[in-house]
Amino acid sequence: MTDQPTYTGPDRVFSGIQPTGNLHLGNYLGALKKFTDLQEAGWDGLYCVVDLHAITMPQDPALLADQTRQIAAAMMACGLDPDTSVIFAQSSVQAHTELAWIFNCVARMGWLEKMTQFKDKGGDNSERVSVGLFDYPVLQAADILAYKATHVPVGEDQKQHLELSRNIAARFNQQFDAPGFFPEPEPLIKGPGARIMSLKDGTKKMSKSDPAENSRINLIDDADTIARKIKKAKTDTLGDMPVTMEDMAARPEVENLVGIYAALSSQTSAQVLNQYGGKGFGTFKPALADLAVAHLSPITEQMRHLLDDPAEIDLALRKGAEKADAIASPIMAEVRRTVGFWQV
Ligand code: AQP
Repeated sequence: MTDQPTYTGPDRVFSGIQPTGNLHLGNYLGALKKFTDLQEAGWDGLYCVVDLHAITMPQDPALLADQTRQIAAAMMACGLDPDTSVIFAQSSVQAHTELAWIFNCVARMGWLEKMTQFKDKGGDNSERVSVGLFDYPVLQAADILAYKATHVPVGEDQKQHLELSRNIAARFNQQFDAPGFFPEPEPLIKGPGARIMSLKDGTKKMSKSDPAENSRINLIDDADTIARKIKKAKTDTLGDMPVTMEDMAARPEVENLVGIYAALSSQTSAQVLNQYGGKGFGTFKPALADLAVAHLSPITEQMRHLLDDPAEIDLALRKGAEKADAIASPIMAEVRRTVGFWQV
């Protein structure tokens, strides 16, 4: 947005996942796997269960805390170590809501009106959806910038929201004459797992809220369920697997399955086609099912094990909240000073 001085603070990763239902392969490949890769590469990271975002759509209060534990368990089961990375629930750190309010007064209505996720989820009936759903991307900017995070691993669907976070950071710095105060956070999106599509419709993203259970592979699905869902995954009537990337371009469902194979095996889609191009789906689908099961079943098992002891998850979340608060508190003190609020 501007050519302001570059932020010079430390590199820091932030990302969040909503406790809104069963995590699926898209959440895993688009987000969770990237989190653990970044942790392994030595990045400082905060990984948040974004329960404040979850309530932008109706949630059952009797289930929300357990859903939060489940996401924390999934993060840990995928390999995030609560002693190395910060794992916590959004609502337990006050900085998120306070900074969101300040950013509400920085962001412009027109910016939010362009957000396609609100249009998708809100549909045509803006009378019926919450103000929170409209304001969701502003809270997301606050989540990231309360920690001055510089990098945000997310799936492709979050690209537009990240652009808004960058605009809010730049606008705050300019409006309050604080050049370089907030970083303009970089999305980390690349890779074949960035946009996993529904197994029933290759033009629609795999999503927790899709009513068709066979449209997604859940992290808690057992081996038989995974194999059955992949066997039933939609392909097309064009025959065998495509041989070249060009052949595959107009075959979204096949492209999706090949992308999933590529992401799970750390290859490119072209490499997968080198191996399976021209073969029948009767060969490719079982191979994909085996790969998915080999990859996901240790995670599922570890998640179940962790969920047997919710006290341990609660302890990790409590410690994570303390660590997150310790990072955000001095930043929020600077924000209040910069905005001009009275302070003791
Ligand atoms: N299909 C996907 N492919 C790749 N990445 C994805 N993500 C979500 N779906 C895909 C990434 O997962 C992270 C957590 O997402 P979220 O739970 O906060 O919310 P979401 O994007 O709204 O996920 P869903 O499954 O689509 O939930 P519902 O149905 O409730 O809206 C994010 O980094 C997201 O990019």
